[in-house]
Amino acid sequence: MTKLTRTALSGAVLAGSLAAAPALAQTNWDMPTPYGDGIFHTQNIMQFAEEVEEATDGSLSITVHSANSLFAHGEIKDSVRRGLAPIGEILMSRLVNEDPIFGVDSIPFLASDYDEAEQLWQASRPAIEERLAEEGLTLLYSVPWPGQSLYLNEEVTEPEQMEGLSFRAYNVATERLAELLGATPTQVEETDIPTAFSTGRVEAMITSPSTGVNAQAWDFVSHYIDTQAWLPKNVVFVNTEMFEALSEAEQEAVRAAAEAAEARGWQMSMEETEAQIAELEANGMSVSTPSDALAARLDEIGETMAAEWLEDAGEDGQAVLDAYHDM
Ligand code: PCA
Repeated sequence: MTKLTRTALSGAVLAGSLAAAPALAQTNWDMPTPYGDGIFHTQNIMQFAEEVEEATDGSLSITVHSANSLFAHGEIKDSVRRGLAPIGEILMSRLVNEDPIFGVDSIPFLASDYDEAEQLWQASRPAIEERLAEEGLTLLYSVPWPGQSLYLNEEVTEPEQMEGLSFRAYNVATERLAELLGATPTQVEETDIPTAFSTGRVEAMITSPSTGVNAQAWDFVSHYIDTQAWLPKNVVFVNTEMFEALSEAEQEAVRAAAEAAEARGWQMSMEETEAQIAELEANGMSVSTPSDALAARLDEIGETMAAEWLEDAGEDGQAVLDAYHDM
């Protein structure tokens, strides 16, 4: 036997024995998300996925499908519930039709800075986890968007100026807010904002500076009014059965990466607020605070929406508000 043949042979034997050994479990998870790669939530998720892969030595990898590319926003929760995707992200308040508790973070001025948003999250998290668990979903983490502010194409000092505007909405609460302002709401997915404005379907909106910058709002509106009225949150969740099918070590790696992603995401969100408002201004938008008349009208609308929410959410809602106010 020549040396070469011997080497080739032992190589073949080695390959054979490896193949015969029990295969190392290798799990690939597809993760649908609604927002684009330019959004800090998505960047945070990418890092979360990397950390999971690193901590599990590659035995669990997560492929992020951003910007509604695998499932549309409205389908992501059900896809994960049915196990079509093991893990996903959505805007929590999109689930408000299933339970009012999911809308607790979208009531204007109930919690409008990061400290309050954090307290509201702590007060509501157990109820939200429980509600998701009923559907076979495990909450991993949640991160807020920066405060929601107005984008308009003229200087608005009187609330009446907003009457009749076609107003972009992204959940039930923004639809209601538009109605209460006398505007006409139209649901538009975040990724469709530039098209909706450029084709004239909408002419005003309320959203974060992050979404404003990502959509290059200066191309279609001139005025940003810094109301920072509430901080809606995204939630990342897994199909519980599929999560529990992972090894203990993998589950722990996912939990640890989720905890890190929650802390990092809140920090990113906070840092975005000022930076992205400055970016709007640098691109030529007029940045101002609301006039007294507009602020008063928005406060009034906040009161109305809080009362409506409580009527829907009943005792469970009241319990969350009590826990929040006790913090
Ligand atoms: N951006 C998302 C949700 C809230 C936000 O700031 C949007 O506009 O759809």
